[in-house]
Amino acid sequence: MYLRQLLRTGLVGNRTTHLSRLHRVCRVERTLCTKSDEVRLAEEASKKYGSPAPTIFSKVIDKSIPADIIYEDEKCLAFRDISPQAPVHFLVIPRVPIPRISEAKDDDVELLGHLLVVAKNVAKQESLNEGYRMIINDGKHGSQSVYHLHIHVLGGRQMRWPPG
Ligand code: DGP
Repeated sequence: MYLRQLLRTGLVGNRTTHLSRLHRVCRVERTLCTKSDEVRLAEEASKKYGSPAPTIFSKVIDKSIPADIIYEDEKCLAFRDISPQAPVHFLVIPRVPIPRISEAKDDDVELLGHLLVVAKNVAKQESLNEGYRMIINDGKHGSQSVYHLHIHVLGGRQMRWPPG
């Protein structure tokens, strides 16, 4: 739980103290990540993105609110959107709380690629064999409402173009 709080709050406070406690916590919380993964994630969040305000998706990640999670690994989760806009509508989010795509860094290339690969794999798992749409909303003009980077995957019906 301490680890999850750290990831939510972006390692605010004394980094050395946090990281030494983190090492201890990681011996216990090894569900999906190794100790070095968790340390890296916590450091990334604080160094690269400041201390982003926690969003509702932090609670999905730490499972303090329910969500229909259909995939998870050490880097990301996929879960069904609470307000689906298509017969299949799920979100893929990184565990690291990158607020928005425009704040991703060039060296996030591997993570961003991973999110796309997971999105297409889960689309296949969801039998979206006729195709689907992936969307990333960014900021005000992009109508982003939750400031934790996420890829929308919508399918199961014909999409239209241009989008609204
Ligand atoms: P966006 O507008 O791109 O920021 O989309 C945010 C999406 O997140 C929106 O389609 C609804 C979804 N959402 C918001 N809160 C929750 C939640 O608590 N659970 C789930 N499963 N989805 C949520």
